[in-house]
Amino acid sequence: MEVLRGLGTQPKTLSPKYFYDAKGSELFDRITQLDEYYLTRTEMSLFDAHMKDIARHLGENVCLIEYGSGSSVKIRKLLEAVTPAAYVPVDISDEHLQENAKALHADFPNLSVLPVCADFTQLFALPDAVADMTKVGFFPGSSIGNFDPPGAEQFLQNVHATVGHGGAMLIGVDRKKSVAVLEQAYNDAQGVTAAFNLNSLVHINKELNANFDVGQFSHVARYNEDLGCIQMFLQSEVDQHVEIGGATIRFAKAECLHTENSYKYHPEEFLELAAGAGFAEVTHWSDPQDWFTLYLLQGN
Ligand code: AVI
Repeated sequence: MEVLRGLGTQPKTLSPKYFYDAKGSELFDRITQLDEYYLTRTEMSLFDAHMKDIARHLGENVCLIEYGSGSSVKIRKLLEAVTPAAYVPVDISDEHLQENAKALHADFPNLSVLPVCADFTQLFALPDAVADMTKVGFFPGSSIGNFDPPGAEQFLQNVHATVGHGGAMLIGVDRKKSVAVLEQAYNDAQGVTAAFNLNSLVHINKELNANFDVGQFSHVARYNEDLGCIQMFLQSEVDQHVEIGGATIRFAKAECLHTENSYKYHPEEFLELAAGAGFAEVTHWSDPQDWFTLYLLQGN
C-alpha cells in the first residue's frame, strides 16, 4: 500500500493527495481566502489587471485545456475574455468534472465543454473534435510548485506533447521572496492551514481504517532555503504508535511526517525549467511586488 511505503521511509512521508477529501477541499478554499495566503489573491489581481492583454495574446478559436477541474473564478474570467472554441477540463474525478461542466454550461451555454477524466500528471488523449485547434494549457495557482523540479519539468514536457509546436501554456508561478512572507502564508493565524494538513490524517483514518490520534500531531511549515520550497510536516507530540492496514507504525516524540513541498521560483529558474520542456516565454505578467507571475509560454 502506497501509504505504508511512505510511512516506512526515513523521514516518513505522506502524499499531498491525502489533503483533498471533501473536508480538505473546503479547507483549501478557505486557505485561498486568507490574508496571509497571498497567492490566490495576487494571481486574481493579475487576471483583473491584464485580462484584455492575456486574451489578445491567446488569440481566437483556441482550445483551452485546464489541468485540474474548472470550478474556480479564474477559469470563468478567462472563458469570458477569451471565448475559446472548446474548453477541455482534465481531472481525475469524474464527479467533479460532470458537476463543473454542468455549472459552466448554465453560465456559458454556447461553450463547447469536452471534459477528459484522467490523471493530468500522465499523458492523456484529447477529444478528436479539438484536433485542428490551437491548444493552450492552463495551470493556475502555482500548483506547479507541488512537483519537485524534475517532476515539474516532466509535467511540462507532457503538456508540450499535448499542446504541440505552436501550442501555448498559461501558468501561474509563485516566486521566491522574504522567508517571513512565505512562512506566514503557510502558518496562518486562524490555523486553517494546520487543519488542512492535519485533515490528511483524518482522511487516512477513514479511508484506510487507521487510528492516528490527530490531537497528538502538530502542523509545521518552514522554508527550506537549500531546496527553495516551503515544506509542510506533521510533528508527533509524543512517542506513539499508529495501526494502519494491519501494520504498526512508530513515531518518536518530535518526529516529523513530511506531507508537502511547495517550490518557489525566480523567473530565470522557472524559464530554464520550461526551456528544458520545450517551452519559450512569450510574455509574463507580475504584481508590483513581484510576488507572483503569470507566464505565457509557447511550444518550440
Ligand atoms: C495547491 N497548492 C498550490 C498549494 C500550495 O500553496 O502549495 C497547497 C497548499 N498547501 C498549503 N497551503 C496551500
